[in-house]
Amino acid sequence: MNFQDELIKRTKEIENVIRQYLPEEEGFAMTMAQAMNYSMLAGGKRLRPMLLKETYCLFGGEGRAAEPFIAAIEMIHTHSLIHDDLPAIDNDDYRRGRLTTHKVYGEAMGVLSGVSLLNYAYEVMLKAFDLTQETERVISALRIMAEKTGINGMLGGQSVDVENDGKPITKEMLDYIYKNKTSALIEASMMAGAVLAGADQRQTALVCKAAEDIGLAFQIQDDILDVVSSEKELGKPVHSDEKNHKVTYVSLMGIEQASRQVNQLSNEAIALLESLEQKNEFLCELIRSLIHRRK
Ligand code: GRG
Repeated sequence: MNFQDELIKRTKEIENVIRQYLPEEEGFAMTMAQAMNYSMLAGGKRLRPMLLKETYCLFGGEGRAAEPFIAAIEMIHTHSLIHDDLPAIDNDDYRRGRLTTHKVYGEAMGVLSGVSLLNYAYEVMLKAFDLTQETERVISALRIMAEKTGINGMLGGQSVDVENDGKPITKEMLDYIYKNKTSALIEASMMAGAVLAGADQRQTALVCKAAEDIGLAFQIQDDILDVVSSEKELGKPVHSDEKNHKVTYVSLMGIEQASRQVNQLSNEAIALLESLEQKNEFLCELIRSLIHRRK
């Protein structure tokens, strides 16, 4: 089977896992459950759960212990997108090719369903204790998720981004923003997959570094696509960085140099993973495919 076919097959498997953990649309809070599911089922690439699962497989993970984490990482990611699109942040109308959550359900429900997805992710991850005897691994994965998504990770990066919107910032600050708002969640995905499968500290630290590079490359490619792609292809508005006078890798060094950085960071990540005794060729191919992603 070639990589594209395999990617489609594995994405479907991830979709099936995610669906099992979504909230029921019933009772008085039904509208919020519908808003949560609306964004969860809008069809993103499912990159973070895929990275979690593939890293779990890399270290020989078996059984269902990773499943709640696969669903939860996509819930945390989707929460960040719902809130990123709100009028108080980016005020965007389209995401994943559809109207944004607040456009369909209203701003208050956008705030509520976003935070509810973040909270629900933890309810879901706790279910892993029912699926494995390896409770210490679950605790380590939970710690990683909490740390990488909070002030010392995704939210820290996002806060510095918001605070400096439209201001001229240094490359050092830009790197802090990218490594936190984007890399941290990718680090959480891969590190959680690693520890759930029983990876040791050295292996987990190596995975963290590879994930940081993948996240940085992913965000730089996001900057490039904002310039060279279309709303139709991306499913979200383009040219928003220029409109918001945002400093990006493209505005700092131009598209060609930014593309070279994507290439270099991705190859560094692959080299790190290939230095491990354990192998997952599909994972390396997935990282390679992100270099030239069009959405
Ligand atoms: C709590 C008010 C409040 C806001 C939180 C944390 C946060 C907002 C936003 C995170 C920052 C963010 C949206 C970073 C961008 C990362 C990025 C490139 C996302 C797009 O990911 P894709 O391309 O999307 O994987 P799909 O739709 O494919 O899942």
